[in-house]
Amino acid sequence: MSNVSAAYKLASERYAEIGVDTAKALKKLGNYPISLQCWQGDDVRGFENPDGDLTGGIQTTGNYPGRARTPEELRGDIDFVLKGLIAGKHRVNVHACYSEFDSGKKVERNELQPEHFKNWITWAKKNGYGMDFNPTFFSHPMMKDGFTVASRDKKVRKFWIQHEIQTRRIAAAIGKALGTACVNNFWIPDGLKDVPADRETPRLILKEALDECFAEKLDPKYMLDAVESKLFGIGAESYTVGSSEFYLGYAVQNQKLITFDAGHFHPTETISDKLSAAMPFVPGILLHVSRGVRWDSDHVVTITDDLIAIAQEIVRLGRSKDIHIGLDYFDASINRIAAWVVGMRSMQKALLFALLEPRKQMVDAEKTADFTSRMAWTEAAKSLPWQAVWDYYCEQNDIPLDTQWLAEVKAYEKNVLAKR
Ligand code: RNT
Ligand code: ZN
Repeated sequence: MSNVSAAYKLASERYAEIGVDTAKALKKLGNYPISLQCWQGDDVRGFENPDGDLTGGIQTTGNYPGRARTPEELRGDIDFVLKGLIAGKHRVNVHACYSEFDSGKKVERNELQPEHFKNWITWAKKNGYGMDFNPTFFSHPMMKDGFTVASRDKKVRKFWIQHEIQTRRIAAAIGKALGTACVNNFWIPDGLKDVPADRETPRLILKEALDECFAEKLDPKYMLDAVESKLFGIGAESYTVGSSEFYLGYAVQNQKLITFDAGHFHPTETISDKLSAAMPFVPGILLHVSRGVRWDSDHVVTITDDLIAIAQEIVRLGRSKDIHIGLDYFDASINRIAAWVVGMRSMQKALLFALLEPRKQMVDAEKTADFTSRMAWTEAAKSLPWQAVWDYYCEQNDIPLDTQWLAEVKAYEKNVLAKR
Protein backbone atom coordinates (compact mmCIF):
# COMPACT_ATOMS: atom_id res chain seq x y z
CA MET A 1 0.00 0.00 0.00
CA SER A 2 1.36 3.44 -0.89
CA ASN A 3 1.91 6.04 1.82
CA VAL A 4 -0.97 7.98 0.34
CA SER A 5 -3.38 5.05 0.57
CA ALA A 6 -2.22 4.21 4.08
CA ALA A 7 -2.74 7.81 5.20
CA TYR A 8 -6.16 7.85 3.53
CA LYS A 9 -7.21 4.69 5.33
CA LEU A 10 -6.41 6.25 8.71
CA ALA A 11 -8.02 9.53 7.73
CA SER A 12 -11.23 7.90 6.57
CA GLU A 13 -11.46 5.93 9.85
CA ARG A 14 -10.91 9.13 11.77
CA TYR A 15 -13.66 10.88 9.79
CA ALA A 16 -15.99 7.88 10.20
CA GLU A 17 -15.70 8.27 13.97
CA ILE A 18 -17.43 11.65 13.67
CA GLY A 19 -19.94 10.48 11.09
CA VAL A 20 -18.28 11.83 7.93
CA ASP A 21 -18.08 9.49 4.93
CA THR A 22 -14.91 10.29 2.95
CA ALA A 23 -15.83 8.03 0.02
CA LYS A 24 -19.10 9.93 -0.41
CA ALA A 25 -17.27 13.25 -0.22
CA LEU A 26 -14.82 12.16 -2.92
CA LYS A 27 -17.67 11.06 -5.15
CA LYS A 28 -19.43 14.39 -4.67
CA LEU A 29 -16.27 16.33 -5.52
CA GLY A 30 -16.67 15.00 -9.05
CA ASN A 31 -20.02 16.82 -9.33
CA TYR A 32 -18.37 20.23 -9.29
CA PRO A 33 -17.05 21.12 -12.71
CA ILE A 34 -14.91 24.26 -12.70
CA SER A 35 -14.77 26.56 -15.70
CA LEU A 36 -11.13 27.29 -16.53
CA GLN A 37 -10.63 30.82 -17.83
CA CYS A 38 -8.78 30.57 -21.16
CA TRP A 39 -7.54 34.15 -20.74
CA GLN A 40 -4.99 33.28 -18.05
CA GLY A 41 -2.98 31.57 -20.80
CA ASP A 42 -2.30 34.62 -22.96
CA ASP A 43 -2.79 37.61 -20.64
CA VAL A 44 -6.34 38.33 -21.89
CA ARG A 45 -5.08 39.24 -25.36
CA GLY A 46 -7.19 37.00 -27.58
CA PHE A 47 -6.44 36.44 -31.25
CA GLU A 48 -8.10 39.40 -32.95
CA ASN A 49 -5.19 41.67 -32.29
CA PRO A 50 -2.79 39.84 -29.97
CA ASP A 51 -0.32 42.70 -29.77
CA GLY A 52 -2.94 45.31 -28.91
CA ASP A 53 -3.30 46.90 -25.51
CA LEU A 54 -5.55 45.48 -22.84
CA THR A 55 -8.02 48.26 -22.07
CA GLY A 56 -11.27 48.53 -20.14
CA GLY A 57 -10.12 48.77 -16.56
CA ILE A 58 -8.41 45.38 -16.37
CA GLN A 59 -4.70 44.74 -16.54
CA THR A 60 -2.15 41.97 -16.48
CA THR A 61 1.25 42.74 -15.08
CA GLY A 62 4.43 40.80 -15.72
CA ASN A 63 6.10 39.35 -18.78
CA TYR A 64 6.87 35.78 -17.81
CA PRO A 65 8.07 34.03 -20.96
CA GLY A 66 6.00 31.48 -22.86
CA ARG A 67 2.51 32.93 -23.21
CA ALA A 68 0.31 31.23 -25.80
CA ARG A 69 0.48 33.11 -29.11
CA THR A 70 -1.97 31.07 -31.16
CA PRO A 71 -5.24 29.21 -30.54
CA GLU A 72 -3.39 25.91 -30.96
CA GLU A 73 -0.84 26.85 -28.32
CA LEU A 74 -3.55 28.01 -25.95
CA ARG A 75 -5.62 24.85 -26.40
CA GLY A 76 -2.48 22.74 -26.01
CA ASP A 77 -1.67 24.48 -22.72
CA ILE A 78 -5.22 23.94 -21.45
CA ASP A 79 -5.07 20.25 -22.43
CA PHE A 80 -1.81 19.89 -20.55
CA VAL A 81 -3.52 21.22 -17.43
CA LEU A 82 -6.92 19.54 -17.68
CA LYS A 83 -5.71 16.17 -18.87
CA GLY A 84 -2.64 15.63 -16.77
CA LEU A 85 -2.71 17.84 -13.69
CA ILE A 86 -6.34 18.19 -12.62
CA ALA A 87 -8.76 15.42 -11.69
CA GLY A 88 -12.37 15.46 -12.83
CA LYS A 89 -14.39 16.74 -15.79
CA HIS A 90 -14.25 20.47 -16.26
CA ARG A 91 -15.19 23.35 -18.54
CA VAL A 92 -13.32 25.96 -20.53
CA ASN A 93 -14.36 29.61 -20.45
CA VAL A 94 -13.75 31.46 -23.71
CA HIS A 95 -14.10 35.16 -24.55
CA ALA A 96 -15.38 36.49 -27.86
CA CYS A 97 -11.95 37.99 -28.60
CA TYR A 98 -10.66 34.41 -29.00
CA SER A 99 -12.42 34.11 -32.35
CA GLU A 100 -10.66 32.44 -35.29
CA PHE A 101 -11.10 33.30 -38.95
CA ASP A 102 -10.52 30.72 -41.65
CA SER A 103 -9.66 33.07 -44.42
CA GLY A 104 -7.60 35.18 -42.07
CA LYS A 105 -10.10 37.95 -42.77
CA LYS A 106 -11.14 39.58 -39.53
CA VAL A 107 -14.83 39.70 -38.70
CA GLU A 108 -15.97 42.52 -36.42
CA ARG A 109 -17.37 41.73 -33.01
CA ASN A 110 -20.89 42.75 -33.96
CA GLU A 111 -20.84 40.17 -36.76
CA LEU A 112 -19.34 37.16 -35.02
CA GLN A 113 -20.93 33.78 -35.72
CA PRO A 114 -20.67 30.31 -34.18
CA GLU A 115 -18.41 29.28 -37.07
CA HIS A 116 -15.71 31.61 -35.71
CA PHE A 117 -15.53 29.34 -32.68
CA LYS A 118 -15.81 26.01 -34.42
CA ASN A 119 -12.25 24.99 -33.58
CA TRP A 120 -12.94 25.60 -29.90
CA ILE A 121 -16.17 23.61 -30.10
CA THR A 122 -14.65 20.65 -31.98
CA TRP A 123 -11.76 20.56 -29.54
CA ALA A 124 -14.00 20.78 -26.46
CA LYS A 125 -16.24 18.03 -27.81
CA LYS A 126 -13.32 15.74 -28.56
CA ASN A 127 -11.94 16.18 -25.05
CA GLY A 128 -15.22 16.11 -23.17
CA TYR A 129 -14.96 19.67 -21.84
CA GLY A 130 -18.02 21.85 -21.34
CA MET A 131 -17.69 25.45 -22.53
CA ASP A 132 -18.76 28.86 -21.27
CA PHE A 133 -18.65 32.12 -23.16
CA ASN A 134 -18.33 35.89 -22.80
CA PRO A 135 -18.91 38.89 -25.02
CA THR A 136 -15.75 41.03 -25.02
CA PHE A 137 -16.47 44.67 -24.25
CA PHE A 138 -12.85 45.71 -23.74
CA SER A 139 -9.66 46.18 -25.77
CA HIS A 140 -11.54 47.66 -28.72
CA PRO A 141 -11.69 51.07 -30.46
CA MET A 142 -15.49 51.14 -30.31
CA MET A 143 -15.19 51.67 -26.58
CA LYS A 144 -15.62 55.45 -26.47
CA ASP A 145 -14.63 57.58 -23.49
CA GLY A 146 -14.82 54.52 -21.27
CA PHE A 147 -18.29 53.47 -22.40
CA THR A 148 -19.73 50.60 -24.46
CA VAL A 149 -23.30 49.38 -24.00
CA ALA A 150 -24.12 52.24 -21.61
CA SER A 151 -22.83 54.88 -24.01
CA ARG A 152 -24.96 57.93 -24.75
CA ASP A 153 -23.74 57.61 -28.37
CA LYS A 154 -26.32 55.53 -30.21
CA LYS A 155 -23.84 54.21 -32.76
CA VAL A 156 -21.51 52.94 -30.06
CA ARG A 157 -24.37 51.41 -28.15
CA LYS A 158 -25.83 49.69 -31.22
CA PHE A 159 -22.48 48.12 -32.06
CA TRP A 160 -22.11 46.61 -28.60
CA ILE A 161 -25.74 45.52 -28.30
CA GLN A 162 -25.33 43.64 -31.57
CA HIS A 163 -22.13 42.09 -30.23
CA GLU A 164 -24.02 40.77 -27.20
CA ILE A 165 -26.83 39.47 -29.44
CA GLN A 166 -24.30 37.55 -31.55
CA THR A 167 -22.54 36.09 -28.52
CA ARG A 168 -25.82 34.79 -27.11
CA ARG A 169 -26.37 32.92 -30.37
CA ILE A 170 -22.80 31.63 -30.28
CA ALA A 171 -23.29 30.47 -26.69
CA ALA A 172 -26.48 28.65 -27.67
CA ALA A 173 -24.67 26.94 -30.55
CA ILE A 174 -21.87 25.90 -28.20
CA GLY A 175 -24.33 24.52 -25.64
CA LYS A 176 -26.20 22.61 -28.31
CA ALA A 177 -23.05 21.13 -29.79
CA LEU A 178 -21.65 20.06 -26.44
CA GLY A 179 -24.91 18.97 -24.80
CA THR A 180 -24.39 21.16 -21.75
CA ALA A 181 -25.72 24.69 -21.26
CA CYS A 182 -23.16 27.39 -21.98
CA VAL A 183 -23.19 30.35 -19.58
CA ASN A 184 -22.76 33.65 -21.44
CA ASN A 185 -21.48 36.25 -19.00
CA PHE A 186 -22.19 39.92 -19.57
CA TRP A 187 -19.57 42.25 -18.09
CA ILE A 188 -18.95 45.80 -19.31
CA PRO A 189 -16.25 48.11 -17.99
CA ASP A 190 -18.32 51.29 -18.47
CA GLY A 191 -17.56 53.87 -15.82
CA LEU A 192 -15.90 57.15 -14.89
CA LYS A 193 -12.59 58.11 -13.36
CA ASP A 194 -13.96 61.04 -11.45
CA VAL A 195 -17.13 61.97 -9.67
CA PRO A 196 -20.07 61.92 -12.09
CA ALA A 197 -22.52 64.75 -12.44
CA ASP A 198 -25.19 62.32 -13.55
CA ARG A 199 -25.16 58.78 -12.21
CA GLU A 200 -28.65 57.99 -13.37
CA THR A 201 -28.67 58.43 -17.15
CA PRO A 202 -26.06 55.77 -18.03
CA ARG A 203 -27.89 53.29 -15.80
CA LEU A 204 -31.21 53.94 -17.48
CA ILE A 205 -29.49 53.58 -20.85
CA LEU A 206 -27.93 50.31 -19.77
CA LYS A 207 -31.22 48.93 -18.48
CA GLU A 208 -32.93 49.59 -21.78
CA ALA A 209 -29.96 48.29 -23.77
CA LEU A 210 -29.94 45.06 -21.77
CA ASP A 211 -33.59 44.51 -22.64
CA GLU A 212 -32.59 44.77 -26.31
CA CYS A 213 -29.63 42.45 -25.80
CA PHE A 214 -31.81 39.79 -24.20
CA ALA A 215 -34.92 40.21 -26.37
CA GLU A 216 -34.35 37.03 -28.36
CA LYS A 217 -35.62 33.98 -26.48
CA LEU A 218 -33.01 31.24 -26.44
CA ASP A 219 -33.40 27.81 -24.88
CA PRO A 220 -31.92 27.66 -21.34
CA LYS A 221 -31.06 24.05 -22.12
CA TYR A 222 -28.33 25.45 -24.36
CA MET A 223 -27.44 28.88 -23.01
CA LEU A 224 -27.83 30.87 -19.82
CA ASP A 225 -27.40 34.64 -19.46
CA ALA A 226 -25.42 35.98 -16.52
CA VAL A 227 -24.73 39.61 -15.54
CA GLU A 228 -21.62 40.70 -13.63
CA SER A 229 -21.20 43.80 -11.50
CA LYS A 230 -18.03 45.54 -10.40
CA LEU A 231 -17.11 48.16 -7.84
CA PHE A 232 -14.40 49.97 -9.78
CA GLY A 233 -11.69 49.46 -12.39
CA ILE A 234 -8.50 51.19 -13.39
CA GLY A 235 -9.62 54.50 -14.86
CA ALA A 236 -13.14 53.99 -13.53
CA GLU A 237 -12.48 54.60 -9.87
CA SER A 238 -15.45 56.80 -9.06
CA TYR A 239 -18.35 55.22 -10.84
CA THR A 240 -19.26 51.93 -12.49
CA VAL A 241 -22.57 51.89 -14.34
CA GLY A 242 -23.09 48.16 -13.77
CA SER A 243 -22.84 48.18 -10.00
CA SER A 244 -23.93 45.43 -7.64
CA GLU A 245 -27.39 46.84 -6.91
CA PHE A 246 -27.96 47.55 -10.59
CA TYR A 247 -27.37 43.99 -11.76
CA LEU A 248 -28.95 42.28 -8.80
CA GLY A 249 -32.08 44.29 -9.56
CA TYR A 250 -31.86 43.44 -13.23
CA ALA A 251 -31.20 39.75 -12.62
CA VAL A 252 -34.13 39.41 -10.24
CA GLN A 253 -36.53 41.30 -12.45
CA ASN A 254 -35.53 39.46 -15.61
CA GLN A 255 -34.60 36.10 -14.12
CA LYS A 256 -30.97 36.10 -15.24
CA LEU A 257 -28.05 34.49 -13.45
CA ILE A 258 -26.18 36.89 -11.20
CA THR A 259 -22.40 36.75 -11.37
CA PHE A 260 -20.45 37.24 -8.18
CA ASP A 261 -16.78 37.98 -8.79
CA ALA A 262 -14.83 37.69 -5.54
CA GLY A 263 -12.71 40.71 -6.48
CA HIS A 264 -15.53 43.11 -7.32
CA PHE A 265 -16.73 44.28 -3.95
CA HIS A 266 -15.56 46.45 -1.09
CA PRO A 267 -12.35 45.06 0.45
CA THR A 268 -14.02 43.61 3.56
CA GLU A 269 -17.11 42.43 1.69
CA THR A 270 -17.08 38.72 0.80
CA ILE A 271 -19.17 36.95 -1.81
CA SER A 272 -19.73 33.83 0.29
CA ASP A 273 -22.57 35.52 2.16
CA LYS A 274 -24.25 36.52 -1.10
CA LEU A 275 -25.04 33.03 -2.39
CA SER A 276 -27.84 32.14 -0.01
CA ALA A 277 -29.11 35.73 -0.06
CA ALA A 278 -29.51 35.89 -3.85
CA MET A 279 -30.50 32.30 -4.57
CA PRO A 280 -34.18 32.59 -3.57
CA PHE A 281 -34.63 35.31 -6.20
CA VAL A 282 -32.56 34.27 -9.22
CA PRO A 283 -32.50 31.14 -11.38
CA GLY A 284 -28.80 30.62 -10.75
CA ILE A 285 -25.46 32.10 -9.85
CA LEU A 286 -22.19 32.29 -11.74
CA LEU A 287 -19.14 32.56 -9.53
CA HIS A 288 -16.00 34.27 -10.74
CA VAL A 289 -13.67 32.89 -8.15
CA SER A 290 -10.76 35.25 -7.86
CA ARG A 291 -8.60 36.83 -5.18
CA GLY A 292 -8.62 40.57 -4.77
CA VAL A 293 -5.43 42.21 -3.55
CA ARG A 294 -5.76 45.95 -2.94
CA TRP A 295 -6.76 47.49 -6.28
CA ASP A 296 -6.43 44.28 -8.27
CA SER A 297 -9.42 41.99 -8.41
CA ASP A 298 -7.66 39.20 -10.24
CA HIS A 299 -4.86 37.48 -8.33
CA VAL A 300 -4.43 33.70 -8.62
CA VAL A 301 -6.88 31.79 -6.43
CA THR A 302 -5.19 30.26 -3.39
CA ILE A 303 -6.55 28.63 -0.26
CA THR A 304 -7.71 31.51 1.88
CA ASP A 305 -10.48 31.89 4.45
CA ASP A 306 -12.52 33.58 1.72
CA LEU A 307 -12.13 30.66 -0.66
CA ILE A 308 -13.07 28.14 2.01
CA ALA A 309 -16.15 30.21 2.86
CA ILE A 310 -17.20 30.30 -0.80
CA ALA A 311 -16.78 26.53 -1.11
CA GLN A 312 -18.73 25.95 2.10
CA GLU A 313 -21.66 27.94 0.78
CA ILE A 314 -21.59 26.11 -2.57
CA VAL A 315 -21.62 22.74 -0.82
CA ARG A 316 -24.10 23.71 1.89
CA LEU A 317 -26.64 25.08 -0.58
CA GLY A 318 -26.45 21.82 -2.50
CA ARG A 319 -27.62 23.46 -5.74
CA SER A 320 -24.71 22.28 -7.86
CA LYS A 321 -26.81 22.51 -11.05
CA ASP A 322 -27.62 26.19 -10.47
CA ILE A 323 -24.32 27.38 -9.06
CA HIS A 324 -21.73 27.63 -11.80
CA ILE A 325 -18.13 27.82 -10.70
CA GLY A 326 -15.69 29.71 -12.89
CA LEU A 327 -12.22 31.03 -12.18
CA ASP A 328 -11.36 34.60 -13.12
CA TYR A 329 -7.84 35.89 -12.66
CA PHE A 330 -4.80 36.61 -14.78
CA ASP A 331 -1.19 36.81 -13.67
CA ALA A 332 1.62 37.29 -16.17
CA SER A 333 4.39 37.39 -13.56
CA ILE A 334 4.53 33.62 -13.00
CA ASN A 335 4.31 30.52 -15.16
CA ARG A 336 0.79 30.83 -16.57
CA ILE A 337 0.18 27.10 -16.49
CA ALA A 338 1.14 26.93 -12.83
CA ALA A 339 -1.31 29.80 -12.24
CA TRP A 340 -4.11 27.66 -13.67
CA VAL A 341 -3.04 24.59 -11.71
CA VAL A 342 -2.84 26.42 -8.38
CA GLY A 343 -6.26 28.02 -8.91
CA MET A 344 -8.01 24.83 -10.02
CA ARG A 345 -6.52 22.68 -7.30
CA SER A 346 -7.16 25.30 -4.61
CA MET A 347 -10.81 25.49 -5.65
CA GLN A 348 -11.13 21.71 -5.56
CA LYS A 349 -9.36 21.46 -2.22
CA ALA A 350 -11.67 24.07 -0.73
CA LEU A 351 -14.68 22.12 -2.03
CA LEU A 352 -13.31 18.91 -0.54
CA PHE A 353 -12.71 20.65 2.78
CA ALA A 354 -16.33 21.78 2.74
CA LEU A 355 -17.58 18.31 1.80
CA LEU A 356 -15.71 16.83 4.76
CA GLU A 357 -16.80 19.20 7.49
CA PRO A 358 -18.65 17.78 10.51
CA ARG A 359 -21.77 19.48 9.31
CA LYS A 360 -24.29 17.72 11.49
CA GLN A 361 -22.51 18.64 14.69
CA MET A 362 -22.16 22.27 13.57
CA VAL A 363 -25.78 22.68 12.53
CA ASP A 364 -27.19 20.81 15.52
CA ALA A 365 -25.21 23.06 17.84
CA GLU A 366 -26.48 26.15 16.07
CA LYS A 367 -30.09 24.97 16.17
CA THR A 368 -29.94 24.66 19.93
CA ALA A 369 -28.08 27.96 20.32
CA ASP A 370 -25.06 26.06 21.61
CA PHE A 371 -22.62 28.45 19.96
CA THR A 372 -19.75 27.12 22.03
CA SER A 373 -20.03 23.70 20.40
CA ARG A 374 -20.51 25.26 16.96
CA MET A 375 -17.24 27.11 17.35
CA ALA A 376 -15.42 24.04 18.68
CA TRP A 377 -16.57 21.89 15.73
CA THR A 378 -15.85 24.64 13.20
CA GLU A 379 -12.30 24.82 14.50
CA ALA A 380 -11.90 21.05 14.73
CA ALA A 381 -12.74 20.77 11.02
CA LYS A 382 -9.65 22.79 10.15
CA SER A 383 -7.24 20.27 11.63
CA LEU A 384 -8.99 17.06 10.63
CA PRO A 385 -6.87 15.08 8.09
CA TRP A 386 -8.56 16.38 4.92
CA GLN A 387 -5.19 16.74 3.18
CA ALA A 388 -4.80 12.94 3.29
CA VAL A 389 -8.14 12.63 1.51
CA TRP A 390 -6.99 15.14 -1.10
CA ASP A 391 -3.78 13.22 -1.79
CA TYR A 392 -5.80 10.05 -2.20
CA TYR A 393 -8.09 11.82 -4.69
CA CYS A 394 -5.02 12.74 -6.76
CA GLU A 395 -3.61 9.23 -6.58
CA GLN A 396 -6.94 7.62 -7.47
CA ASN A 397 -7.29 9.86 -10.50
CA ASP A 398 -3.73 9.30 -11.55
CA ILE A 399 -2.67 12.90 -11.34
CA PRO A 400 0.43 14.18 -9.54
CA LEU A 401 0.39 15.07 -5.85
CA ASP A 402 0.91 18.67 -4.76
CA THR A 403 4.57 17.86 -4.26
CA GLN A 404 4.89 16.48 -7.79
CA TRP A 405 3.00 18.61 -10.31
CA LEU A 406 5.49 21.45 -10.33
CA ALA A 407 8.17 19.17 -11.82
CA GLU A 408 5.83 18.40 -14.72
CA VAL A 409 5.09 22.08 -15.27
CA LYS A 410 8.82 22.90 -15.21
CA ALA A 411 9.46 20.17 -17.79
CA TYR A 412 6.68 21.59 -20.00
CA GLU A 413 8.17 25.03 -19.58
CA LYS A 414 11.55 23.75 -20.75
CA ASN A 415 10.24 21.63 -23.62
CA VAL A 416 7.33 23.71 -24.89
CA LEU A 417 7.03 27.22 -23.42
CA ALA A 418 10.71 28.14 -23.71
CA LYS A 419 10.59 27.51 -27.46
CA ARG A 420 7.90 30.15 -28.05
C1 RNT B 1 -13.41 42.11 -15.05
C2 RNT B 1 -14.36 41.00 -14.91
C3 RNT B 1 -14.48 40.07 -16.08
C4 RNT B 1 -13.14 39.76 -16.73
C5 RNT B 1 -13.17 38.62 -17.70
C6 RNT B 1 -11.97 38.63 -18.58
O1 RNT B 1 -13.17 42.81 -13.90
O2 RNT B 1 -14.04 40.27 -13.76
O3 RNT B 1 -15.15 38.93 -15.71
O4 RNT B 1 -12.16 39.49 -15.80
O5 RNT B 1 -14.35 38.60 -18.39
ZN1 ZN C 1 -15.08 38.45 -13.39
